[in-house]
Amino acid sequence: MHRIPRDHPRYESLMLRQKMVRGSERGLAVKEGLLAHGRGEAFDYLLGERTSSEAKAAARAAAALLLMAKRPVLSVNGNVASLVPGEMVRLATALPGSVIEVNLFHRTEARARAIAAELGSAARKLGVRQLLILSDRTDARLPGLSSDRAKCHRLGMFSADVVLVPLEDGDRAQALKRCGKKVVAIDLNPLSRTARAADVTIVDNVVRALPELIRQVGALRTASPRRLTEIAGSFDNRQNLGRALGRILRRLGRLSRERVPSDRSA
Ligand code: PTJ
Repeated sequence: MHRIPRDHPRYESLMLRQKMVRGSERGLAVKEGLLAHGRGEAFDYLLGERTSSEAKAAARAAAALLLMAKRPVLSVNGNVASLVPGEMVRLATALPGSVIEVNLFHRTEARARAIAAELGSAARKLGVRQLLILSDRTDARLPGLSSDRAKCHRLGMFSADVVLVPLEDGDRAQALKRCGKKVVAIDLNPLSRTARAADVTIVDNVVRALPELIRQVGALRTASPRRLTEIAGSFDNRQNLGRALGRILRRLGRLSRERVPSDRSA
């Protein structure tokens, strides 16, 4: 691995790239995942590479939905396993009755097992013993999906009432909605089909969104069911996505008026 100097102005972004490259070399992420990461980087760049107030509001509504769920399922793909395996485990332990399920677009059973092993090793490092991770040997299909993303588990996505889908293509989010499930998405692209199909979309980098979501779950852990219903019910995803787009527009407007546009992320 190439050493990135700590004082490099793009240190964090470059380190994330290295995580993705390592994830791909270790057979967790596919090459297409590297391209998807690049698209995410571009949106993150436009958003200013920080967690916005819209992302925080969405994370709060997402926490409320996940805490109210009877069968919450956290979906993991190759990019998520490369970037945030530990955070995924921490979120699962914070949500009673939750299950982690490996769900892949470019599915191979070997990669599903490798991702489960990565999550298992993150769980051991965190001292987590009781965690259900579903990966290979799927036993159900999500109706209305022709891709391999349809392959799922009866004990997981198939019977879930709320599903967290960080960073994915839009077809499954739409299929999950058609099955009557609530969908929470994490996606830097506020225009994506996933972002638009979900009930709650956190427009933020998954590396910042998950810690924020874990924090909000902790903060709402003792809230009454009535309070949780209020929080989830008062959230308007379309409006929040509009605000995220507005944030990008305002930022670009500001930069375009500067004589020599200077952006800290450039
Ligand atoms: O591991 P697999 O086989 O399931 O494949 C995973 C990928 C990511 C290749 C697959 O789901 C895919 O092709 O996704 P898309 O259609 O490229 O969508 C990925 C979305 O995630 C895009 O809207 C990106 O902007 C967004 N994104 C990329 N990186 C991040 C991100 N969102 C949040 N955090 C990121 N780090």
